[in-house]
Amino acid sequence: MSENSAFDLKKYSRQRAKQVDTALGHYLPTARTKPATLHQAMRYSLFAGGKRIRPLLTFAAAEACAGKLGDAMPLACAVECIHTYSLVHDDLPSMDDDDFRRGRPTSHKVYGEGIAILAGDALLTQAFEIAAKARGWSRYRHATLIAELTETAGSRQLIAGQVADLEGESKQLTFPQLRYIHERKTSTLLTCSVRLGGMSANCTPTQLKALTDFGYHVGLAFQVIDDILDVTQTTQQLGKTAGKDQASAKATYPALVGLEKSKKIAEQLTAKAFAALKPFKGKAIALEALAGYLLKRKN
Ligand code: GRG
Repeated sequence: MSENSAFDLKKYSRQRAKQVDTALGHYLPTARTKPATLHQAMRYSLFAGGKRIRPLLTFAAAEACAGKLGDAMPLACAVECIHTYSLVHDDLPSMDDDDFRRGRPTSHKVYGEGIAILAGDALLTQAFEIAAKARGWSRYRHATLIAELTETAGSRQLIAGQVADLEGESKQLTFPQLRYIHERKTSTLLTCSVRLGGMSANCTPTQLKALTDFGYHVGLAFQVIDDILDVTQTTQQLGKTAGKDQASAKATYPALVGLEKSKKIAEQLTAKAFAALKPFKGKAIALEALAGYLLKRKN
C-alpha cells in the first residue's frame, strides 16, 4: 500500500470542501425563497458540517484524469445533495429513527417529519437540476451523466440497500446478504462519485474501469469502518448517535466477525482500492491519500 507523504490531504480537503460549500450555496435557493421553511431545512442539513467525502472523491478522480475543477463541480455538488437527502430520510422515525446527525438535531427534530421528508425530496431533485449544468463530452453526454446518478440513487441501488437494511433488522444475515447491503447502501454512491469525476474529465475507458474498481472497494471499506466506529467511538466524536447498530440488532461486520477481523477486512478492501489505481502510475495522489485517510478516520 503506497501513501504519498508529500501530499497535504488536510489542506486539500479544507480547500475543496470550502469550494464545494460555496458552489452549493449558489446552486441552492436562498433560505428566504418561498417556501422558506423548506429551503431553510434543505440548507440546515446540507451545511451541517458533513465531511464532504463524496465531492472530494469526485474532485480527486477528476484530477487523476487531468480534469478541471469547474467541470467536476456540478457533479460533486449533485452527489453531496443525494447523500444529504439519504441521511435526512435515513434518520426519519420510520427509518433509522435518529435524533442526532452531523453534530446537531436531525431535520425532523427541528422542522417536523413532514418538512424533513419534503426537504429530502427537494435535495434529491435539486441534485439533478445541478447535474444538468455539467458539461457533456462526446464520450459522456448529459444523458450518460444523469443516468449514472439515477441508477445510483434508484430502486436497484441506494434505495435497494436501504430496503435490505430495513428488512434485515433483527435478523441473522449471511456475509453475501451483508455485502449486498453495503454495496448498495454505501459503495454505490462512492463509486458514482469517482466515476462522475472521471467522466467530467472525459476519462478513457481504462481510467473509468480503474475508478469504478477503486470506488467499489473504498465504498465497501467505508461501511465496514462506519460499523467499527459505531462500536468504538462516542456520539460526540461521531456527530451521530453511537452504538445504534447494536441497539437496533443490525447485522454488521463487527457483530458477525468481531472488531479485529473487521479491521483486517477494511484493510484488505483498501489494499484492493490502492491496487485499482495502478493504471494512473502514481498520478492519482489525492485518491490514494483519501483512501488512506478513510481507513484511519475517527468519525
Ligand atoms: C427513499 C425513504 C427513502 C430513504 C432512502 C437511501 C437512503 C434513504 C439511505 C441510505 C442509507 C445510508 C444512510 C447509508 C449509510 C452511508 C453512510 C455510512 C453515511 C455516512 O456518511 P459520512 O460519514 O457522513 O460521509 P457525513 O455526515 O460526514 O457526510
